[in-house]
Amino acid sequence: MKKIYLLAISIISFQAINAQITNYATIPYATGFESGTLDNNWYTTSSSQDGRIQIWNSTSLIWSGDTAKAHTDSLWLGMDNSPGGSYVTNEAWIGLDLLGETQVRFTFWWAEWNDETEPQDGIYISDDGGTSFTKVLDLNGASYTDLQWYYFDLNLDSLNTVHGLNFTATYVIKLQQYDNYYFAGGNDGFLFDDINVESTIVSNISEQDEVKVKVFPNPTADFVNISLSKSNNNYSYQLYSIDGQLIEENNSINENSIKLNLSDYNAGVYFVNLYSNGEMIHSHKLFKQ
Ligand SMILES: [Ca+2]
Ligand SMILES: [Ca+2]
Ligand SMILES: [Ca+2]
Repeated sequence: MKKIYLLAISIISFQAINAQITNYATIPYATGFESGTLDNNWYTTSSSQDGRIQIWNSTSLIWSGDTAKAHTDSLWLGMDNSPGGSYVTNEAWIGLDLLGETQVRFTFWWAEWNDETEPQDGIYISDDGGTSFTKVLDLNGASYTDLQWYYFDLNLDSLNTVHGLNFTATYVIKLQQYDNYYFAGGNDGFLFDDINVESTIVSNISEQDEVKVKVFPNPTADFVNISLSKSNNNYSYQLYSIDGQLIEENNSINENSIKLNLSDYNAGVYFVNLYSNGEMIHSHKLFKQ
């Protein structure tokens, strides 16, 4: 009898997992939360009924002389725990149909309000509808200034490669906060705004406009040279560690060569994304010896 009972339980929980996201969005997908509700590409859950994942208005959250403001317009997604006193895990999932896609970027703005650093805080990805997740980015609260918005630009192709994930029809990006108190008065929480998932393939670039990129030497012990076939563009780059942390960036480069100095970084794999006038033109895996 015991075996039959356990089988019944496992079937029920399997069905519950499938019901979590009702629609997987195709890209480009963008939200700044200004509709005031989460659309059906989202699923939210908390380990406790006290965990809150809700859309806030900029004027509604004032405490100790500070006001939590949206990054853009007036609404944003907040995570906290009210009344608090014990730890909860808050999760917001975004369902995406990325089957057949390449060169996909996930960009978002994030701010924290005195939220402590816990290893559970961060961005997670699942390629199986949320059955299993892999952490791809830390949101390390202690390193940031309260209520200041920070921009994140994740190259999902690179993260898939690093973590053995694939673009599937049931791809899930999870925003996760682990904490113990509430925003105003409890002084704890995460804020998200202006979430975008888009392909960076630019089909309207003609052969003549295409920038050819050479990266050398690779592997390297110290310097990497990036040479670009055109010098009249406004270039920028972002350097990521293997776990998806942005570790270096530079904007407004008008030369046709960029020299990266990796000598201070640990040996291992890094990713450099190159942008021309704000559009990503190239992503390259670097090996630091
Ligand atoms: Ca907004
Ligand atoms: Ca936390
Ligand atoms: Ca806390």
